[in-house]
Amino acid sequence: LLTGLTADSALLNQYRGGRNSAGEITRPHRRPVWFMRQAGRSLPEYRALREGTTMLDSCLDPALASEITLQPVRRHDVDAAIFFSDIVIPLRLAGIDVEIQPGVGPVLGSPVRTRADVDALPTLDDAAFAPITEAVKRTVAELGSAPLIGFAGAPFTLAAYMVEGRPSRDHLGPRTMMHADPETWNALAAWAAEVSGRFMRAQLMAGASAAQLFDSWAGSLGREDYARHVLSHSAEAFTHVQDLGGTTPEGHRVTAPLIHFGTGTGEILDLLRAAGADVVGVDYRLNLAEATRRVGAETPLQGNIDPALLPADWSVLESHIRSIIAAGSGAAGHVLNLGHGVPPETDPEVLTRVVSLIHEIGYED
Ligand code: 1CP
Repeated sequence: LLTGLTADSALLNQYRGGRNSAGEITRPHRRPVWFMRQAGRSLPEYRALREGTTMLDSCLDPALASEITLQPVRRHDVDAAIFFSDIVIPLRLAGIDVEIQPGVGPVLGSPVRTRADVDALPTLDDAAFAPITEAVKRTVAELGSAPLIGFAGAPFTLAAYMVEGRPSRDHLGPRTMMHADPETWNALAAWAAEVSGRFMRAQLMAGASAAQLFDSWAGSLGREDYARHVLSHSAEAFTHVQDLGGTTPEGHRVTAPLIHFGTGTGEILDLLRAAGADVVGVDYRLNLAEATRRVGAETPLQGNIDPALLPADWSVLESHIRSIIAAGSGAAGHVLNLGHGVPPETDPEVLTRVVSLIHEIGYED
C-alpha cells in the first residue's frame, strides 16, 4: 500500500529502532537528520515564492506547497522532507473561518467555547483533502529516495487554538474547559482527533512514509490532566493511521512510523509514547539519556538540538551536537532534529553545516 516504506532509508531504519524493512538490526549508511520548520522563513527562496500569497492559500496550492516542501531538501541534504502545510488546514478544509496572521499565527473568526459552538462544528468531507493529496503526490514523485513526513496537530494543541481563537501563552481556555465542562471538552477534542487523524491518513495514503503528531502545547498540562483529559483523544487520532503499511518484496509487513512531539513534555514523555506513537520527539529541555530512562531503551527518539545554539560559535554548536549524539546512543534508534522549530532568523548556511557534520560523524562500529 505505502510504497515509500520499503525503501531502506537511513531515517526509516532509525525510526524502526535500527532495523531494516525485514526487521533485522542494521546500521544505516548515514546518521539521519531533518529539522522541524525546515521549510519557511529562514530560506530566501521560500520568502520569494510566498510573496503575494497568504500562508493557508500557499498550503492549498499543490504546486506551491510541493515546491516549498522540496526547497530545504535540495539546499540542506536533510534525510526527509516535512510536508509544507499547517495544523489548522483541516479546519480551513472543513469550512471554518481561520487564517494565519503574519507575525501572530492561527486566528479564528469565531472561537469555539460552548457546547452549542461544538455541536455546530462542520463535518469534513473526504473530497476536501484533494489539494493535500495532489501536493503529496507531486512531492513524492520529485523526492527520489528521501521519505516525506506528513503531520497533523494533536487534539489538545488544535483545540487550544479553537477555544482561544488565536495563539496564547498558557492555554487557559482549553485547560479551564476540560475541568469546568468536561463533556464539551470531550466533544471538541473528539472532533479535533477525527480531523487530525484523517489529515494524517490523507498524507500517508498519498505517499508520505511517516507521520508526526504535533502536540506543541501539551507541556502546559500537568501529568494528571494529560492522562485524564487528553491522552485518549491523541490515541484516537493515531488509530486513523496505525493500520497503514505495506509488504516488502520479501513478504515482510511494515507500518508507517508514527512520531509524537510536544515542547516541555519531559514529565509526560512516557504518556506520549503510550498514546500510540512508535517514536518520541524530545524538546531541548531534556537530556536524551534521561528521555531513554523515561520511555525505555526500545523507543526510538528524535531530537533535540537547542535552536538557541544555532547562532553560537561553530565550536559551541558542534560540541553541543556531539553531546546530543552521545546522549541518544542508548536508544534503539535516534533521528537528529531540533528541540523545536527553526527560528526564522536562522542563517540557512548553519543548517547545511549541521547536516553535513551529522552525516560526517556517522556510526563507529
Ligand atoms: O508566513 C509564514 O511563513 C508563516 C509561518 C508558518 C509556517 C512556515 C506557519 C504559521 N505555519 C508554517 C508551516 C508549518 N506549520 C509547518 C511546515 C513544515 C516545516 O516544518 O517545514 C508545520 C509542521 C507546521 C505545524 C504547526 N503550525 C505547529 C506545530 C509545530 C510547532 O512549531 O510546534 C503549530 C503550533 C502551528 C501553528 C502555527 N502556524 C503558524 C504559526 C506561526 C504557528 C504558531 C503560532 C503560536 O505561536 O501559537
